[in-house]
Amino acid sequence: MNIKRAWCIKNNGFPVINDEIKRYLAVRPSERQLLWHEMKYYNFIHFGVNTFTNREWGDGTEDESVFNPTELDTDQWCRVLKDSGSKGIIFTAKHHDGFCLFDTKYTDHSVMKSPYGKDVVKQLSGSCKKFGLKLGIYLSPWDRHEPTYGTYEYNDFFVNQLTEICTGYGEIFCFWFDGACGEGKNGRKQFYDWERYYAVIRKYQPNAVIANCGPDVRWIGNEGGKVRKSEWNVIEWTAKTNEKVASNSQKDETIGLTMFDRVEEDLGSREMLENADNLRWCPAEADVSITHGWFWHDDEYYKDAKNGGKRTAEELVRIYYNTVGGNAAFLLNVPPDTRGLINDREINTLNNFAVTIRKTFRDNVPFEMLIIDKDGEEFLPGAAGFMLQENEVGAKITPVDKFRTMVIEEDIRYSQRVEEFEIFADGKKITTGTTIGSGKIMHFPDGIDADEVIFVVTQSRGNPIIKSIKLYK
Ligand code: FUL
Repeated sequence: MNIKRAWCIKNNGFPVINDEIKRYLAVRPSERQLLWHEMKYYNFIHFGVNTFTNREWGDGTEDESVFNPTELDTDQWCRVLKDSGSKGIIFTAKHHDGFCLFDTKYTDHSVMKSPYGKDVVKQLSGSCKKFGLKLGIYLSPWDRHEPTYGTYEYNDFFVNQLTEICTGYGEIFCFWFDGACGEGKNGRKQFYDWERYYAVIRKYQPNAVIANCGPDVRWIGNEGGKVRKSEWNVIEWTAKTNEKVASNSQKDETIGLTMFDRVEEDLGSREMLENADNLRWCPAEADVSITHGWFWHDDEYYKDAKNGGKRTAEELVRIYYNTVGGNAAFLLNVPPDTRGLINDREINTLNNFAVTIRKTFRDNVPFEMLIIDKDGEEFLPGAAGFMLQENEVGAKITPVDKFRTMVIEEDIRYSQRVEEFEIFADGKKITTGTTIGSGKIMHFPDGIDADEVIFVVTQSRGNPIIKSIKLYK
């Protein structure tokens, strides 16, 4: 095959390397981010007073006695979610209502004063260990109960609670700081001392990423599982980013989740980075709920909502391919019901979702691979992954069987490089794409039955470095 367009031929007219490109490529993931990148799919659990008051946002006046799950079983949560392919759980230790699901010294407004009377975070941390899941914590900065909210002392209160969480529950993989921020009981708005919060986490939990209102993982910009066409990990990040998250976040109690849509925004193109000083590795995470609310509600609550307020297994599968296969992580919320158990309604959806995902990636199609250069010369690649050298355009693959799914990953330890690629089967172009990053999933529903599949990188920042290419039946 005669290849005319490749990163090492014209690179679409863009420089392959210069000082500016070197500046982008110097931005690389931290150890904690690399650990997080491996997770790809994990869950949110929203559970608290709202589960019992049938609300999405509590106002902080709820009596502790309303929290009364009769069959709470964190092992069941872990079993169900692990079966769905999950790698971890981020739990609402405190939502905006200020009710704490852990044993805290700093307020009485907690599970310890409820009829349930036990530390739910402690139980969940034990179950997570038992089932091999990682534990993450959602601790809402906005607190509608705490009297100090709106004063500088609230920062002390928040830091004290963070320290309790950081030191009492084993290893935490993620702290998730929500962007919703309103006025407190006293009508005052809070100044959040983010830098102080981050320092506590770095000190006690150095492996934890700080997500959303934090520097390690960014909100994708919507709650519908949509990624950008070109999702970049190297972007400009400043303290102002938190304000932006806040201004784009949910503004009031609502069950509609797809209203925000920031995916059109370009964050990481050359044009965007050119004038940016604070470049940071900040990958995307898509948070989506299995129902149209974050907390559990019965069918009656959803009677007027689209599709009865529920996502179908097919929708979840589509979101999985779109996010995990679009250089983002998939954070799926599955809220337990008033018994304290994940309801059969959600279990059925999860099971069907997991069956499809497992089936898609079950049967590997083996192939031989050679690196090809622009003159048609062929070379054996290195043992694991490959870096294209001067004149090398991509890889030639000879699959032993028909395949329906192709997955390509960049070796993101060396930053994110590929800006555009093309794939040919027996000389015919079958697809094109832009960014790859931590992973690109491509489907060919009718299957590709070809003797020769060629992957060409047509535009790149520096030499492309590919971690793996995989084919599945
Ligand atoms: C939002 C919150 O207001 C919702 O209640 C939920 O916790 C979601 C994940 O973040 O901003």
